[in-house]
Amino acid sequence: MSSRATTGIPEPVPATADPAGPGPADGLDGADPAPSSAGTPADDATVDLPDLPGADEMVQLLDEDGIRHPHPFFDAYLADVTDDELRTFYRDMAVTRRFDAEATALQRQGQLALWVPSRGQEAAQVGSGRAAAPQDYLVPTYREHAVARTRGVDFADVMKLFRGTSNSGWDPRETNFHVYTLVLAAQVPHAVGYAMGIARDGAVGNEDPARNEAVIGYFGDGSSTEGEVHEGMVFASSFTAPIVFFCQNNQWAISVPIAVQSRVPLSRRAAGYGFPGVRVDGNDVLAVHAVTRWALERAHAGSGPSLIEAFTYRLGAHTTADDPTKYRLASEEEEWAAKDPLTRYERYLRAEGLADDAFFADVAAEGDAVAAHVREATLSLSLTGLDRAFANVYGQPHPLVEEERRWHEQYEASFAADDTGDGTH
Ligand SMILES: Cc1ncc(C[n+]2csc(CCOP(=O)(O)OP(=O)(O)O)c2C)c(N)n1
Ligand SMILES: [Mg+2]
Repeated sequence: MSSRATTGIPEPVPATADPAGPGPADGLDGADPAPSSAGTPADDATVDLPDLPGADEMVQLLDEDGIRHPHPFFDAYLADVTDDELRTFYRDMAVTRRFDAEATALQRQGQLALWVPSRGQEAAQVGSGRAAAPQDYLVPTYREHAVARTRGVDFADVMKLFRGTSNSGWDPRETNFHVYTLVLAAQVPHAVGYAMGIARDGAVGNEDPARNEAVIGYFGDGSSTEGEVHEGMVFASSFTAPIVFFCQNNQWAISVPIAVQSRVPLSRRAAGYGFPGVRVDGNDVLAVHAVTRWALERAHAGSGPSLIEAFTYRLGAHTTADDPTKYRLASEEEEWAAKDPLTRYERYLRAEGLADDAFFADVAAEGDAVAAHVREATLSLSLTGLDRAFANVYGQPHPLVEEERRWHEQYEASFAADDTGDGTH
């Protein structure tokens, strides 16, 4: 059963799957993949959409108690995941949470301008980040700290942005992890453009998987209503771009609830653009991993974009400048604390005999060591050298940037008499 993109929202379909299991770039119904025409506009304005596993079904492999439930389609995408990799998922989530707590403390102690916590969203981030190949390019928002870890970014480098000493902190070319973007959704057209570019360079549909590349473009539920996401999805669909749109629906855009952003599950919006959308339990690292691998497989094969809506919850404040008690109920937070992605995954690992007390103690020790490293590195970051903010705006010298730099120098000089020497005034 296929839905035509032009008929609007597809009929909900049951979670049936191709009994033969997924093949390369299969649609969810095992239908032939869309022709590989990445990099060129589609000839036909309409495309056959693969059946979704139920337009409103949320893919979940691990329930809130950590019990593993089989899935007829997505299990195949976990079949080759090793025990070591399963343990790494937990390590990534737990160490990131420890780092997040340290960064929050550093902000409270006046050492960072701002901090953006990721607590509660670790499974969505690790499950997707660990699905990507090294050559894939991941484009984050500002909250994807766990994804940063999966790309090998040193957390100490993440602090440079939040201490205001760098425009980024890491080199995207070394990690294939783009700089953080604070202007909502601005990174989505960039991600799509990058995907169109690599497709034109022949990075899709190759027999050798190491030659195939794709992009994951992250954004939030609130950002999903920005025009850039719409424009990005239209371009990605028209040009069969190898991109996975990864929406972390944490149900809040600061104080604006998801109900105001969309009347339907965000995953359904994909149908309007002519590519598949899947809603997945974003607190279930295994489900997120499987679904992201499926979406990347499509992209690598040249079958184009897809949308993943990872349904999750921001357990803490939006940022350290926010007080969520002003706009949401404690009972809601308690309900979601019980769905914590780490707790359920720890239960699973223990029940499967994959990890014991010694493993969890080792992970906790690594978290403490990372936190100590980040604290030490942060405190050693000098606040001077703000003139570097003008250095990389354009590739070539630009008169307006020069003018602003001169103004900034004069402004700094006006404080000279009171200068304490530590860059603060
Ligand atoms: C273009 C733009 N408009 C407004 C803001 C202010 N702002 C920062 S975060 C945010 C909410 C974003 O919500 P969502 O996209 O759901 O991401 P989340 O923070 O929940 O991860 C807003 C309105 C901004 N940074 N950029
Ligand atoms: Mg949000």
